[in-house]
Amino acid sequence: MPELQLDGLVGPSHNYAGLSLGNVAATLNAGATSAPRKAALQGLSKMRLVLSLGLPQGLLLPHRRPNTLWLRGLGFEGADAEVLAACAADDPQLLAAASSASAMWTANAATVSPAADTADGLTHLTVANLVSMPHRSQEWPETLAQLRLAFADSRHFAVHWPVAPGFGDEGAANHMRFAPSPAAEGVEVFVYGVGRGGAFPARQHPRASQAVARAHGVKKALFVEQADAAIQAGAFHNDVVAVSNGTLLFAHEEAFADRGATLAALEARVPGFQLVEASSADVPLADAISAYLFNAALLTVEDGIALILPKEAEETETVWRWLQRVRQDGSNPINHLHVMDLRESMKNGGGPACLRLRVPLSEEALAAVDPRFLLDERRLDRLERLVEAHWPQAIAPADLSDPELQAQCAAAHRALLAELAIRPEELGF
Ligand code: SUG
Repeated sequence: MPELQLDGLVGPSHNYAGLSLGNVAATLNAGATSAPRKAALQGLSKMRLVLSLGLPQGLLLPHRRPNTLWLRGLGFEGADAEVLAACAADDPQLLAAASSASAMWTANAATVSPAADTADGLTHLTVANLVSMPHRSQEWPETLAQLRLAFADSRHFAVHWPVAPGFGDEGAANHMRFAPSPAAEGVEVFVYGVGRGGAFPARQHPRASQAVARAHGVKKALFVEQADAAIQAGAFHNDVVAVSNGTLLFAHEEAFADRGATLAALEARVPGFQLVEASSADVPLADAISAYLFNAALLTVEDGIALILPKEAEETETVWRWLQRVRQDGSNPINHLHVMDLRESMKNGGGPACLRLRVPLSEEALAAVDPRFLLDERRLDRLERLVEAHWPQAIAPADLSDPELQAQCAAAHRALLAELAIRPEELGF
């Protein structure tokens, strides 16, 4: 049973506006000049690597930005050009939010429960509402439209509306699954945060986690609180400090509010549970977070587990030393480390695992996915050429109000839809 990786193609308006409170990398890089073309090419290289490892790889599309529809809901009127000019004059930070390419982090697109885990035997996907951050709260309508198109076959899939907006839901970034094989019934772990008065917000509400588990009919669900100390250190999503694959938990010892109870529950409920955990003595939490060690994309390959890591992991001494030990230690299945330059995404706080949504599927269900969302080498070649031709090379904060840049982003988006043979009406445009 293959696990489809759906990566977000980085959009042409990718920029650094420091919009996410609690996301240390994004805050540190606020105001820097971005390189959208390079960012998209870095993402495509990662997709190519996953394909070469023998896994099915697909993509979700960047959303239309700047989002004039959203700005209309904020009181701007007139033709698109007037809306954008008025917003640039009144509230440049709001224009930056309307221009964010944050849909690239598809680990926040939805939560996925594979067919083996659900009461009705369908693969369930709930689109994340992302209400904690205004610039991300505009993503769900386009995400819903894309997922409804990609997973239209109701014999296999159920795509749900987002959780009601009172309760923040950030999707698969706060969800882990433990199962001996993708086809076997799994234990789904929903990790939530609770605000305890710190400077940084908890973005996943426990009620949102419960709502998703309920809507999906998850047979074996476990709800675990993230450590507030980890949130306050910059782990705004659980997948910055913990990730699972198969029966393995790969995590930092400071990830969960109650480490002992969490591990005991996993031991009790996951047959063959395995733990690869970094102690704070070996890898200080701050190093784990700045290097995005636990945001590695863990992939099952023929002879074990491969990790796709960002370059920052190789460059952080404590992290790299610990990883060598993990790889050499024969008692765990991790035996391949692939290091990739994903700096453009990393500078906004998005690592390898943030860039992909995992969808474990039977061969039959995979064949039912709309093929326009799936990749092969040839389509990757064509997408690279498209990005080279249409994506801007650089965006400085002041450029966001430039009508020429806005027109270039719109043209790039149209060219992408044409390349994938997706008609705008199919996405409700
Ligand atoms: O929501 N960054 C994203 C990064 C998301 C990473 N995803 C996972 N951990 N799964 C966020 O904080 C920054 C955009 C800006 O500031 O312009 C941003 O939205």
